[in-house]
Amino acid sequence: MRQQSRTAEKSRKSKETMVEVKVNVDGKGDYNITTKVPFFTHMLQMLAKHTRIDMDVEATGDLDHHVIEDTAILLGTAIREALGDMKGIYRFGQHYLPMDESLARCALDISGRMYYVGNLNLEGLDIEGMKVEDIDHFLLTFAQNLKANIHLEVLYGDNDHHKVEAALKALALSIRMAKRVDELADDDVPSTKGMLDTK
Ligand SMILES: [Mn+2]
Repeated sequence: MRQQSRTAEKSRKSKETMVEVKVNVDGKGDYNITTKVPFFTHMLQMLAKHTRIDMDVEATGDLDHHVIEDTAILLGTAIREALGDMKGIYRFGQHYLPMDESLARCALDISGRMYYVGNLNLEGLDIEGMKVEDIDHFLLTFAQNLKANIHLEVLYGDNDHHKVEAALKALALSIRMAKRVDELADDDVPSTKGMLDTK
């Protein structure tokens, strides 16, 4: 049914950051990611690998918070634009994901409407030098720009690194489910309204 790969490119240059993002939603999860925040780079690599979305991300800038925020804006926007009119996709995704002693759960709807409910139950203030508040801010800003309802929770766990890994992988596998082309849907928009707000 769908021949053309769903791809998009976004770039942004400001006094604070320089960010370039390229995505192929119909990729294999290959990635080429460079950011100034090592744990953030690790998070984006997991997102690429487990969504099976090919991602090229190059992000530099003055402050970690600015780089993380602007990357979330561009990555969310690029994936949404690559999904286009969203005809024939599953739209919904959900996944439980264990990471050793940690268990996370995600449920999402790429509906064109943004809503983020997140609770990662993190104990520390930072993980490997990345502020925990910036992890939450990344997820909120990503949901805003993907225009999706994302409910993401770490149910329990001891190690903050494990909890974030479990949460990112649960999110990634839920996006992988939602982006899939639904063989039963033909080219139908998965909404009784006959349209999804993709703009
Ligand atoms: Mn790790």
